[in-house]
Amino acid sequence: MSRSATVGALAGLADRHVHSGKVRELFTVGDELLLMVASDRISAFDFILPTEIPDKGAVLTALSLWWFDQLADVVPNHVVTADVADYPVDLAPYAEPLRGRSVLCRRLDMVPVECVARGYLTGSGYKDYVAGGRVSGVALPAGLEDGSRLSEPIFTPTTKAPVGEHDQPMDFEAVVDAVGPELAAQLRDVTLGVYARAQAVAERAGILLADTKVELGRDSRGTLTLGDEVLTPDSSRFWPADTWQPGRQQPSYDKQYVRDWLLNDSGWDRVSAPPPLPEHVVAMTRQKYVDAYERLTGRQFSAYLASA
Ligand code: Q0N
Repeated sequence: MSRSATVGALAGLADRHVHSGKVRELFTVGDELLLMVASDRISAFDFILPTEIPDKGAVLTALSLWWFDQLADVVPNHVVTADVADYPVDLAPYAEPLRGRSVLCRRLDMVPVECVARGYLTGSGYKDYVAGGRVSGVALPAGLEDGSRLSEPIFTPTTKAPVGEHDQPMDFEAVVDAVGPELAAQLRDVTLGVYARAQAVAERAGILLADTKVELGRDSRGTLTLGDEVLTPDSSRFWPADTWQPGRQQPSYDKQYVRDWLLNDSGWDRVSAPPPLPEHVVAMTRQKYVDAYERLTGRQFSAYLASA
């Protein structure tokens, strides 16, 4: 049911479907372009939930487009247009299902490394630190806790695992072996540059950016270019700054209601398919996505929808 709401309306594009992520779909548009479509699907505890969050795909698309603009002087991006009126005519039958939640992109030659920057230690980074004092080969001082701020942000690349599998940490030498020393250094510098800019912007809005994952590729001229979506809650951890407190798992800005309900109220066993979300959890979660967009950008989400 979750997948069909997006793909159903776009069934006529099925033969051009190239990739299904957990929550996004990619379609080919001629030889040089791709269409990325963000669904309203939501995942928690590594499951796609059976209930969609209305407008989630549009909010995350709006947020990613805004960040691409904020980052334009740090790294170029793959966006061609997100205005459905400017899409190729063969996409015109799908204008309504695509409006607000799709982006026409340049096709890049993607780098086979997930580029992650962390300014705070949590999640798999914290797990790897507890197990061996390092994250992706970067040695960290003793005594850090879940949620600790790092003295400086670190580059913690991983392999790109297929959907359903987990990415594995790579140390910098493994990145050098995969892509060569020049590109490896460029990936590290761009990823840390994106993190530094975004953390500064988010902090002014009272939001901490714990970590972020970017996908980079080379365009037809060989220029390293930002792909996928950037700095959304699906690719990054945003924490409310006012409740940050190392030594525990930080509440998630967007998914905390979903997680709390699933673990405390739903009776779910964490093994079988998760249950549908009740109306109040859907409404609260939708509002958190809209709040994040509005706090970070200073813009009204309704204005984005009206202009899309
Ligand atoms: C691409 N992925 C993995 C959507 C994206 N501009 C591009 N050119 C060539 N390939 C890709 C892009 C982009 N973006 C990226 N696969 C192909 C990232 N996915 C994950 C889920 O949905």
